[in-house]
Amino acid sequence: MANLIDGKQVSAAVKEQVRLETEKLVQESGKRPGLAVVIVGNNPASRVYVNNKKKACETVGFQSFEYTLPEDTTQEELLELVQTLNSDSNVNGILVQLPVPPQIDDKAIINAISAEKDVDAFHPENVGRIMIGDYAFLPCTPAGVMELIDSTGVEISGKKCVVIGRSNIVGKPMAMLLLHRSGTVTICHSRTQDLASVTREADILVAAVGKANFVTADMVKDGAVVIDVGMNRLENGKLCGDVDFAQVEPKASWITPVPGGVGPMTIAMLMKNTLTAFKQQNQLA
Ligand code: L34
Repeated sequence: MANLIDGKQVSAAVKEQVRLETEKLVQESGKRPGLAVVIVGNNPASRVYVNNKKKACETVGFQSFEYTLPEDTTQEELLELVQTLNSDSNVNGILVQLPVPPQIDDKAIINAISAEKDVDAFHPENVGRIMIGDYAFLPCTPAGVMELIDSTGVEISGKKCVVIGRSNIVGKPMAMLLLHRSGTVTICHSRTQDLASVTREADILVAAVGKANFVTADMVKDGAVVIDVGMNRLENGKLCGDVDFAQVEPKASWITPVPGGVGPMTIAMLMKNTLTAFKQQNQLA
């Protein structure tokens, strides 16, 4: 029987720290951190995530600015909004919720966000900084996973860590963060041969594939720490991770649920990054 890693509890603790520090800094500076969240179109999943971000801003005492743009917004229109937010001193963090509709090139948008306000840490400057270990922000989902692993008390240094998935948003930075903590890291992907033989070696297994119930019991080592980054919606509307929880849970030493695992952590780390951006922009660090 695995121990459950409670993402709601760990995220609440992170947000409480952010709230306390925010309260103090608002008193000292008379200014309040602000996060702008932009959503283009009406993807229902994105809507839920953005609403959760807005709620978190209220919880920690940030101002939140929400921009809902129509599905047919042009790239020029979105770039114009980003420029406006870049030069607004009340906005410390800017996040354009992904995915954006196909007429918009997400790379162009990410490049346009001022690196100092890029609380997702998706801008090439911030990605480069992560690579060399000289960063202000960590990407929210991988940073949240690190907090969840740390909450178990399991040591990362020297352990075999396997990441399934190589996206720029999760898989690649995840591997880098585990490497910074001296994990021995393997990245697997759709072309990996004999995937199960690789994942079975993992002391720490992070699944970021985007396929419901992809990780089965035969792919998991006894006693592994299993982190499920997946956020898949089944036809019946139910939310489901990348890990077949019922099968894998008995083998793992620690495991995250979906929902209530990595998702809430992504949002808590976004609050942390926004506070960092606020401090840097106001010389409060
Ligand atoms: N720019 N785009 C940008 N930044 C991000 O950090 C994201 N991401 C991913 C999608 N696009 C993005 C998110 O915000 C995924 N993501 C995200 C955030 C929160 C939750 C899930 C994904 C979340 O709150 N999950 C809840 C369940 C929500 C539900 O019921 O649907 C959970 O408990 O897992």
